[in-house]
Amino acid sequence: MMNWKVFLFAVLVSIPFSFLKGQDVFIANIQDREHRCLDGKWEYIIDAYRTWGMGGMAIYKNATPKNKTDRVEYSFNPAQTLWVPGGWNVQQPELTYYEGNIWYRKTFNEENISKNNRYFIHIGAANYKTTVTFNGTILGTHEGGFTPFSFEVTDLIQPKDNYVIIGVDNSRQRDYIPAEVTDWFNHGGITRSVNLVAVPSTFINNYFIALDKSTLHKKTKALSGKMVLTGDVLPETARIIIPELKVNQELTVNSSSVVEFSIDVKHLELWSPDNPKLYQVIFEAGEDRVSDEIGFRTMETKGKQLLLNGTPIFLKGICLHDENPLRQVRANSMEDAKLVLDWAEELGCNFIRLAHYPHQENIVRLADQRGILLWEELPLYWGIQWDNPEVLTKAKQQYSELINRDYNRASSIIWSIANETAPIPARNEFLGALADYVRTLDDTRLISAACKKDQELDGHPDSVYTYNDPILKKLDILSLNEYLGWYGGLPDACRNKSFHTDLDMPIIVSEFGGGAIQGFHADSLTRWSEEFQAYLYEESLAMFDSIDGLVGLTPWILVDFRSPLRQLHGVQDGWNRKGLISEKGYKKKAFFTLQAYYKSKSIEKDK
Ligand code: GCB
Repeated sequence: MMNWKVFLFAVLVSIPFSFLKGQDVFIANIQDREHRCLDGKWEYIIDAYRTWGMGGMAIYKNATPKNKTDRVEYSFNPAQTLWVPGGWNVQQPELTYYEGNIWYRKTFNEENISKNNRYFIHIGAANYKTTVTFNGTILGTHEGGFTPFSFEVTDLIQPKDNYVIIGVDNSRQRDYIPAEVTDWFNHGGITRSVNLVAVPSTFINNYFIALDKSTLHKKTKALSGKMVLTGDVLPETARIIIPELKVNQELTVNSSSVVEFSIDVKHLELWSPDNPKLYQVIFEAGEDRVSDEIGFRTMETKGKQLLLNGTPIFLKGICLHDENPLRQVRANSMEDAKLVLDWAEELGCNFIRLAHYPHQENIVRLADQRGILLWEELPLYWGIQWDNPEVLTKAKQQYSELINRDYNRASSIIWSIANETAPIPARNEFLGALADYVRTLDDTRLISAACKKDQELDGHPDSVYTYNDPILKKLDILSLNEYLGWYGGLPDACRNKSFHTDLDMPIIVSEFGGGAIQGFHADSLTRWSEEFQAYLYEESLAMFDSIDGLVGLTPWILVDFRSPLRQLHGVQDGWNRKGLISEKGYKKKAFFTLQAYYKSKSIEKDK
């Protein structure tokens, strides 16, 4: 039993926990850096009451009893193991619904440490609050379950017996993003890869390059952006090389670590779904060199139109969660990304809504290669504390990490800043500030939010849904979630509804749909049958097709996904059944209904 002295000690030692610094520096494009992958089996210790990790026993010190009288009430040697990357819930039956803290440990040798290098522990994502320690030193904490971060270990790394101990806490809290309730599974733990990254003492931590919109219609176009350097001694010059465009340009660094540039290019092939052209772009500064594959395009709106490279486009989309249903895990590999993109392509999609949080980087890179457009978002979802300024700071931090990661991905065209949030003043202010912030970081994408219709008693006839959410003034696209026919009414209710807004902007239907058990067949009015879902799709598609300014759809959702909210025995059993494909990979009837609709859209376009 813990006595009060031990308890007090635990509390005191854990006080600095909340004041620990955040990540050291954002490092982009790990795959192209010198890195050592630390994925695989990690030992773990459960710290359910959050007492032993930092205070009390100080698990991060990695102690082992030296004498037979020593009392060390934890052990990584031996300990059970968890696979990284991966959520813990699906790895041990007793962890299925565990929400709390777990300490992970990995040991490794690094014989070839170079004095000229700096070393970082880079974590692709860990859900939700993460404390990183290395060789017994606490490096800091990171909040947010879906974006990458890194901590420097240059002064701590040794040739032998390094240990990185990481505490991850997936408990749900009111002032977190997401907050306490979501309609998806709370996969806890280190869900994406961990790497030890080596970079020169001054290095390019990130780079941002995009086609300058104002040159879209010119013969000579401009690629502009910046390189961001980290290090005490800056080089005098840096360089950008794009071999295929015959670009090899020296840039003057001056005294700033941000090196801006604008480069004229001739014969640039634009990136688009029909021609997902990527160029090798090499950035050099001092000893450092990073190479990436980057596409160039513009994305704008004109009245009710959506223009990709100046040409109107219709987004044939689908929503997706970041899970591999067949492995029943959080997605974390190129194979996982291929599985779902293959299905989306078979459906006829040129667009995917990556709901409701940043997905793994692999899928964004694969979408770049395949020419699939993406909508990305943060989990600013139900129950957010809009009036808490700290939550706004967290939202900005998560957005800046996501933009740092994906700015250079041509496929990613929309930042969505919220999903189904009621337009109260505190929320309007919060999201307005966030929209302004996102625009300052990135003007190469459009901003939207999945909105709800106005209250029905707003003076319009019953058959019209109206949209006048004040946040729309800050957005480029009106996106709406509408479940008529599933939550309220039967599918034929869609015949009497139309949509109206006074705003001159493009519209995306960002969600609609209904549940079905794959393999259950009945008449089209029987809930949970494949026939009901297909009928709902037919009626919904006809209704949405009549929207003036409709530029795309992302029905809810490609695949059934895990959700603790969905417990109807024999039907849901922990799965949201609105997928067009079951968790076993079998297609439902509605998959083919949507496929036929998208085919007809392509034929319309070719006429
Ligand atoms: C929604 C939410 C989504 C849910 C979906 C549903 O409006 O945005 O996260 O999963 O409805 O299935 O009810």
